[in-house]
Amino acid sequence: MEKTFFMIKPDGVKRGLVGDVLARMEKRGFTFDQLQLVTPTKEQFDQHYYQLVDKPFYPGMMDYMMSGPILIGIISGYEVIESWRTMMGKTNPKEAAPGTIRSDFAQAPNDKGEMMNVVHGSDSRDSAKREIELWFGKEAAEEVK
Ligand code: IDP
Ligand code: MG
Repeated sequence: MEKTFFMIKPDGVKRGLVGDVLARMEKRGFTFDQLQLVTPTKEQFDQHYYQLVDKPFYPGMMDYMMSGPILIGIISGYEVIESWRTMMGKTNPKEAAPGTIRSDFAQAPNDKGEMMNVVHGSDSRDSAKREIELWFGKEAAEEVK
């Protein structure tokens, strides 16, 4: 069984979308290995999003990510990394296909370019392992093939 790391971002928690998002995962047949509500530090996000820290949108994105608690978790399932990414939809909710979480629950970026897109999912096996270690520790990451 493959494993991946996911988040329900602050907009998703604040707007009461946790139940809807988790229900979609359950109906898809994913198994929850870990589930936790957390209020991360900026340093944790800097590590998580290390590839983006130099982007011009990063400060605004941190205001968004630090605006409230997030739900983090590990799910397992057959080809779960790709399946979960498909269920999330494209990064920009404006471009996300109907039926995906980002299309069904989020809006296009505003005129300041701020984008709130409800969910995160690791984009590869290497990312899944790295992100699981970052948020849930070495032991949890060792279970990732
Ligand atoms: P992903 O979340 O679909 O994997 P990434 O390119 O890895 O997309 O970007 C991570 C996150 O950074 C996005 O989900 C979004 O919150 C934020 N982000 C990416 N590009 C932009 C942008 O152009 N403007 C504002 N926020 C962005
Ligand atoms: Mg990404």
